[in-house]
Amino acid sequence: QEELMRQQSLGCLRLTGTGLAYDTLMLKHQCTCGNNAAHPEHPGRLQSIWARLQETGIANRCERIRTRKATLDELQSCHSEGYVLFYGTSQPNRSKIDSKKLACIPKLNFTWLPCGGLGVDNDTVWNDMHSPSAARIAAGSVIELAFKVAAGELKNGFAVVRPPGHHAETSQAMGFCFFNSVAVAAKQLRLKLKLNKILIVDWDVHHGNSTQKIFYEDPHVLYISLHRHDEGNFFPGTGAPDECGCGAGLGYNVNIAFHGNLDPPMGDTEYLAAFRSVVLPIAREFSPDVVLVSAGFDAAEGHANPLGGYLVTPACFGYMTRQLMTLAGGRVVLALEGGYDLPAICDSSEVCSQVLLGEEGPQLSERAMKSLPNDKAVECLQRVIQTQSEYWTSVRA
Ligand code: 6DK
Ligand code: ZN
Repeated sequence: QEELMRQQSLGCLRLTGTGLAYDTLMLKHQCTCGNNAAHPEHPGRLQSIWARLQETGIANRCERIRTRKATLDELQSCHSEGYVLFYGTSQPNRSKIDSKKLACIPKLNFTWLPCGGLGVDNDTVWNDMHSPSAARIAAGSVIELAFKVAAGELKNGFAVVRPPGHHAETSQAMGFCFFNSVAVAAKQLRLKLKLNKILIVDWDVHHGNSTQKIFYEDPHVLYISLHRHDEGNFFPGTGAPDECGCGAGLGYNVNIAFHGNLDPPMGDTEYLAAFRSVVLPIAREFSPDVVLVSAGFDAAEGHANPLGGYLVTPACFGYMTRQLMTLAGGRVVLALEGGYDLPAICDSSEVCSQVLLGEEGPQLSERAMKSLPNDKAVECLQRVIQTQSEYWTSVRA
């Protein structure tokens, strides 16, 4: 009885905090050309978000958690051994890796970029000294935060991390990503905390090809992505609505693939409709133990083509966060993915953090709440509903 009371009181104390993960070491991942303008995924993104969270006092109202590098072992739960050794080790130690172990990596050499820096490809810059630790700290931060929230030490949390992760395949870096931090955290929660049901919501404007692939046959991890698809003509091209998992994982992959080539662009109304008609019904039916969000802010107003072109407002990101907090006893962890317009990502991060803290935050506009989604979005949602109604009774018309 006494032990029970002790645990209950601990529970009350524990469930109060919003965790925040940030580490300046992640700023050191940057192109050696030194020209931020040439690379949208630059350190200023994280710096400005962090500055905003401090200026607003939000950082003080949150609990800063200790960051760490993800271990090679943890990273190997989602990536091949050779890949983890190669991208997880900085020079000069990388040169000493047994080349037999690297055989699985398709591209073993970095290329010189037009800007004068080094990269895996034109998008994905590489810093021989600092990129491995930055990418490992990004993943380690998400793991730490997810564990604290899943274990009930924190109510929820926000990992302000870079480089992003949702495009990084098992053995291929791409789209600014090296390690899929959110996927690794989900795997670790499965392996170490034995969680049965993990929901990953990905509202970055790009489809998380890697997250989809890693959990494609896994019924324990439900992946729901909202993204610009344009019939495969928007990066990375994957994420069609009929890709809905396979084997035991059939039905546990949900692609809300917007199309229409920005004619018209999607905005709050369309994201709200997607949440009401697909995301929330399926998520409730799944009834997750924890919710991880690949929280890119590049669907935000302020992102021009080719990096977005959509019109989602900070209030809408806050709304989506609040809705997800009704799941899993509020155990929600946001992890930054993309987002390149600094004012937009600062505003969006601020609002999402406010919501996590239980503060009011700005309200959605009357227009967003009352107007009907555009025809292209309706078409898209109908197609998703039709596909997913096979697996989820809650979305059946
Ligand atoms: N490259 C991401 O936001 C990454 O999903 C998006 C990667 C897009 C690659 C193609 C592209 C540009 C555009 C403009 C200038 C340089 C390169 F992983 C996340 F970060 F989350 O648009
Ligand atoms: Zn993106």
